[in-house]
Amino acid sequence: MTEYKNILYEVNGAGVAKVTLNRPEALNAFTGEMLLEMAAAFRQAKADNTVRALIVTGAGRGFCAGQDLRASGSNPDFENTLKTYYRPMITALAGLGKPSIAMVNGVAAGAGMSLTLGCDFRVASQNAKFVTAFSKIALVPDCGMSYHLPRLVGLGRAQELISLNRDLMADEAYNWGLVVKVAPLEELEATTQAIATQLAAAPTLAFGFTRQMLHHSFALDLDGALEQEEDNQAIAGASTDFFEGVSAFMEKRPAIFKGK
Ligand code: LHQ
Repeated sequence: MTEYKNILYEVNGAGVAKVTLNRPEALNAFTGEMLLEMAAAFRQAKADNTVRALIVTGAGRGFCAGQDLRASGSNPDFENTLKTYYRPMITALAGLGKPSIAMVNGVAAGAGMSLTLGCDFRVASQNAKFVTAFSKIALVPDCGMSYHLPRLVGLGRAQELISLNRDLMADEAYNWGLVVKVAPLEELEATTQAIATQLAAAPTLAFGFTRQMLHHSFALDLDGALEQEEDNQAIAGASTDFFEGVSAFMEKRPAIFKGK
């Protein structure tokens, strides 16, 4: 296990890295040091070829309460805070090139909710809830929420959640498609690990390109999307995993993908 001060980082034998926010006494609220450690952990997972999927979760009863309001001070420079501490975490997660899952074990509020949205998938415990939190303290959404939330749930629902700041419980989040699975708290880890293990055995290279393509698609017209498909299919079609996938199909056996 790599040593960080505010988070735990471990990799299991199935190629799944797990990053645990580890300030349970403050509902894992973010400090600058913690955010820089998160960015470093995401870069570490990207650089490690044995890692093919990543789980992010929180220690204790919550996932993350967002910015540590006690550490913010009375005259904070939020622009600098966001640029220096939050942006590196979110861009490192977006550039991971491997599937990421937020294992939401309790409340995810403010930038803590934003972090779950920056992951590719969310798996939640039955008691988990999402709270945008920003409007309650007269702030605008940050840490990528203004980008990810309308893309994931649509403009109307994003506007409602951000403006009214109501709790979005796990079951409703599932019905909205924001969460892929809801499990009893005691089964959350096993449920999430099963999905992560499946993703870690998938063709990682194609996954990375697919993620990028889907995100870019919102800014493209049809011609642009077709061009993006052609460019990336040329790369995917030259990968070791493509040849393995076709061979496995012909030989009527399960494919063993190497992620390249
Ligand atoms: C906390 C926090 C917290 C410190 C609970 N800080 N202690 C980044 C920087 C630049 C610009 C601004 O934006 C950002 C990003 C952001 O994330 S801004 C949004 C910041 N987060 C919030 O406003 C959420 C504040 N917290 C809450 O609304 C509630 O605590 C939630 C809904 C998270 C949980 O409610 P409960 O389950 O009822 O727990 P609680 O309220 O009793 O909290 C438990 C403890 O955790 C409590 O401490 P205490 O000593 O009384 O037991 C809270 O004070 C502490 N805590 N959030 N963000």
